[in-house]
Formats: sequence, structure tokens, C-alpha cells
Amino acid sequence: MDIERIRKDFPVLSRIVRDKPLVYLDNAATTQKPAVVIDAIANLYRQYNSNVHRGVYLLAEETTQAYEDSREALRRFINAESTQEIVFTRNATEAINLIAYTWAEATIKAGDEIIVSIMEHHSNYVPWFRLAHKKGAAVKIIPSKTDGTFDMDAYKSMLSKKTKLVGIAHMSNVYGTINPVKEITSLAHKAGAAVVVDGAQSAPHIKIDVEDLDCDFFVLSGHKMLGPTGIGALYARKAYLESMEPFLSGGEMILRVTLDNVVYNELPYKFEAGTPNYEGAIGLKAAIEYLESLGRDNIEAYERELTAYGLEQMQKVPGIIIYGPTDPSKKGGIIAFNMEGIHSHDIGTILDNEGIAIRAGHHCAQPLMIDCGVSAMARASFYFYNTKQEIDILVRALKKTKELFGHVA
Ligand code: C6P
Repeated sequence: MDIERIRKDFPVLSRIVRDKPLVYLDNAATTQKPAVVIDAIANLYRQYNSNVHRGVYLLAEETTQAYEDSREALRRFINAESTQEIVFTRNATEAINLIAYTWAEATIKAGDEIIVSIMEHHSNYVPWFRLAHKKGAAVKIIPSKTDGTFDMDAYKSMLSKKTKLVGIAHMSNVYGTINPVKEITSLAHKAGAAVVVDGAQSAPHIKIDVEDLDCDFFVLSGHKMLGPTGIGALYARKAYLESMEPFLSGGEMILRVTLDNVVYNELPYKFEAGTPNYEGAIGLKAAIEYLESLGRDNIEAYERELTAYGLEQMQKVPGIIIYGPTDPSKKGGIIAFNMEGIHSHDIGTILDNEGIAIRAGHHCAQPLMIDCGVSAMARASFYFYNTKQEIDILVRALKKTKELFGHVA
């Protein structure tokens, strides 16, 4: 991994902000885009733009082909069996809502139980909470262990015949914990429950094999893996998609409409009503190819090294409190923290003055904030284009923050 060369592929990384070189450490929120992604989108509009699956002219064929090539790229990326199992959505949130409003709506009954972990992003919590409320079902929350890892014993004790669904983040967007989803899935299946894996944070960083994970549903967001915003995906086993009612209806999702009947389209189009975001899909394909060209094992290995270095260096900052595992083998490149006596928004503002972009707030994971007894955290999150030098800049700025607020703490 020649990081200096790789960084040149990302135009925004050479920006100067607040008179300092940009240090972008908010990759869990969204990632920056390489020129190949930007160019793929510009090229679509300059060369061949048309609607997909409709026209019979050359431009329409080209755009349709590019859109479907993206589906195939994503199938390969997560090792799904068939492109019929890949539904394009706006993002991970929409993919989870699709499951909630179709399969879960038809399946979950009064007295049933849905199990989620305390680490879930609101996207994998609120839809289940709402559904349970509507149906008279219950949501059970798996705690995490004191080191921020998944509590397997607690999970096992919650599983029962009542469990219909298990929703689990593959990688926590706060703790960075990588959860043992294969084991979680296997236990859920033994109890007769379906499993939704939220891969929004894992797909950009670790190799995904939905066949091996054996999950029923897997969701991701393109913008977190170098792709454009507004494109994400739902992977679902074909048998599930076949049994599910459409989520949205209108154009594209039908095969035939008569005066008194509607025949739904084949998979996956039954779930893609309206003109899809083919621009986003085409950008996402370029992102996937870029990630594959770097080598996903190389990305994983480099990020593990970066995370280990970040944990080691950040722990040296006086008064810092780090949340989640401090063992780099148990997590991805996400480090959430607070500093004694300093609000995370103040940390974010001071770092911004140094050209450093991090996120501060509740990270759309308020149940976890409550569990940690805080209302907010600061969070640095890395991607393969970050460097140890950038972590040094972050650590220096954190020490400066501590000095500035020293009298308060
Ligand atoms: N987390 C973060 O800063 P969308 O917004 O649909 O692209 O992704 C939702 C989502 C779902 N699951 C997990 C684990 C996530 O981290 C996110 C998005 C961002 O942490 C934005 S809130």
C-alpha cells in the first residue's frame, strides 16, 4: 500500500482548511471519493445518460448495462449467489426499512421478540422498535461486555422460540467492535429466527462473504465505501425476496398492469420502484473496482496497523477516556472518546481549527450513549488513505485541547 500515491487519487485530500492541510478522520460518517468515482459519474452524463430498463436506443442500452454491471460488481463484492439477491436502495437505512415494512411487517406478531444489540445505530433499532410497538412484540437488547465486545452469553440466554428476528451491526459505528455475526447467525437460525446484518461500517473495511456469514439480510451504504451518496443495497436470500410483498410501488416494479390486476416484476426489480439511482450505482461500481484494485486484504491489514497505532497514541493523551475495545484485533478503525471536563463539541471545534475533521455527538446511537452514561462522544475514524502522521497531528491537537481546557478539568 503506497499511501502517498493512493492519497493523490482523492482530490479533496489535498485541500487546505483553516490554513492547515486537511486531516479527514470522519470516515465512519462518510468517505472521500477517488477521481475514478467522480469521473465515472461525469462520464455517464457526458457520454451516455438515459433512463434504464426502458429505451430501445443505444444510450439506454449502455446505461442499463452499466447499471446492471454495478449490481454484478456488488454481488461479487459481498459474494452473493445471484444478482437477483441484490436490491439497490438509497442507503443502509432504507434497506433496513424495506425489510421492516415487508418481511417483518408480515411475519412479526404479538408476543414475538426481536433481538438487537446495544451497539446498534438508530437505523437498526428504531424500525424494530416501531414495528414491535405496532404489533405488540418486544425488543430485547443484548448488552455489551465491559470491554465493549459482544456478550454472547447474554445473547444465548435471550434466544427462544419467541425470537423472530435478530438485528446486529457487523461493526459498531461507535465502539468499532467487530461482532461475531457468523456465530450469532448460526444460533439465531437454530432458534428459528431470521438475521439482519447491518454492514454499513463493515463492508468498506473488511471482506464480506454473505454466503459464509449465512445471514438472511445484509445492508450497506455506498457513500461509506468511496461511492456516491444516495446509493446503498439490500442483500436478501432469494427465498425471502420471493415471499416478500413489494416495499414501494409504481413503475419498474411491475411486469404487467391491467384494469383489475397487477403482476409484479421479477427479482430484484420488484423492489426497485421508480427510476433508480443509476448515477449512484455507476459511481459505486467504480468505487468497488477501486477497492478491489487495492486488495481488500491489504486494506484490512493496513487499517489494523493504523488502528493499533491510533489506540496506542491516543491512550497517551492525559484525561482521555476511550470507549469500546482497546484491543485492535477486536475492532475496526473507529475510536470514540471523551476528555475529562471538555464537551465533545468543543473538542471537535478545536480540532477543526487544526484542519482535523472528526465527528462529535451521539453518533445516532443513543441507547449506547445511555449505556455509557454520556450524552455525546468525539470519534476519530480511519480509512486506508489515512496515515500515522495524521494520527500524530490528531494526538498533538488533543494534547493542546487538554492544555487549553486544563483549568476546567
Ligand atoms: N452512520 C455515522 O457517522 P446511512 O445513513 O443509511 O447511510 O447509514 C446508516 C447507518 C447504519 N448502520 C451503521 C452501523 C451506521 O454507522 C450508519 C451510519 C454514520 O456513524 C452516519 S449517522
